[in-house]
Amino acid sequence: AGDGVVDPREADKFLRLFHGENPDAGPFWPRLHQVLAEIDAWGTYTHTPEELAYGARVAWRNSSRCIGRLYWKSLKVRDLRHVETAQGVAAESVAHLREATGSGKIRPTITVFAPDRPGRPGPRIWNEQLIRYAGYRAADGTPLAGDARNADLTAMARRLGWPGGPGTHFDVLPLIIEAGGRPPELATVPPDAILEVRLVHPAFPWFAELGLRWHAVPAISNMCLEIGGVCYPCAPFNGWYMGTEIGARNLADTDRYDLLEVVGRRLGLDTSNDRTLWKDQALVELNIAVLHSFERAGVTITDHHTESRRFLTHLEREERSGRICPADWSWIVPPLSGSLTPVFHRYYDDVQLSPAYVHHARKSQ
Ligand code: HEM
Ligand code: NRG
Repeated sequence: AGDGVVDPREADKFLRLFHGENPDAGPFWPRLHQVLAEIDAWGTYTHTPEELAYGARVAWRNSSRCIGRLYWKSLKVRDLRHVETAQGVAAESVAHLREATGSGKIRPTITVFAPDRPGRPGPRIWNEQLIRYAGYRAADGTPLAGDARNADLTAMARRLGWPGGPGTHFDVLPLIIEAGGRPPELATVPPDAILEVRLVHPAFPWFAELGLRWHAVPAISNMCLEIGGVCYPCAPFNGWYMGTEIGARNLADTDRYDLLEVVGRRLGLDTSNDRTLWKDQALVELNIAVLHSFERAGVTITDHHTESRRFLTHLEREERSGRICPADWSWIVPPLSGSLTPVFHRYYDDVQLSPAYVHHARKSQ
């Protein structure tokens, strides 16, 4: 519930799952009674650190849109539930980035900040990810520079006092953090906490001249972690990229960086007719550049062939454990060469399980 009041049936369901899958966690009944008493008294309850870590991992396991779930058990959980101010969230989000990035060997990590409690909502980060590039547009709305996807957020940051970046295509936005019922605050992410990869192509020296780059770590920061009826609205998490996310979507979508035409022309392709498949050819070269550049920089990244195979391994493992593995075909199948990957050639159950990561309705703006 959005008001921070926990439905005792959801707490009950989660505790059964937790104790069912963790027989060494101690006795179920006393814990259930304690939690129900807490809910009776306060409208909510407090997870043990073990329940929290397990809940965050199972929420990943339940993410039907995620192809990367094979390693769900190894998610590193940073328990920062005592942090609820904007400045505290900013500092620990930066610390998260540093820990998760390391020197390029990326560690799947989540930082859990204060939950929603009755009459006391937890903090929220308005940015969709901890690292996002600004999108600048003209007064009439025409895109000028950067990532058009983040144009609204960029405008919001400006209204809150951000002077704007240098105006490149890759200016990192400040975090916009709302906490304690106060107006949202801005927080700069220090450049040395942001690892980026310059994009080059293994065969085409001119590719480097395009001046393209992308950040190493995708850290989603606007989804709510929901465990046993408790909502943690601020719980940024990251894994590593699959190359197609950058090469086939972020840099290629017409409402993002829209780079196929530029790449196609530099490749010398006939871009006058769709039937030459120049877009398809340019798309492949762009994706080759992404995978090659990350690998060369020593930054963890996966390709869609490997990740598709791993996902089916995960799915089989889950089924052998007697669980269903919910999956959403339209998100699981990669946006490039779908039918070359084994995940394309079958269907999946898609059910909404809990714990979960959920998109919540934005309450302000
Ligand atoms: C979505 C890959 C780790 C939770 C996705 C998508 C990909 C992906 C390709 C689809 C994204 C899109 O089309 O925009 C991976 C890889 C990981 C990883 C390669 C490497 C370890 C994680 C982790 C979590 C997670 C650690 C949470 C703890 C999710 C969720 C979505 C998602 C909730 C759906 C996002 C939405 O609805 O917008 N993942 N992922 N993933 N992943 Fe993962
Ligand atoms: N497509 C988005 C990121 C979505 C989540 N992808 C992951 N998640 N790999 C983009 O920035 O391109 N993760 O936690 O690793």
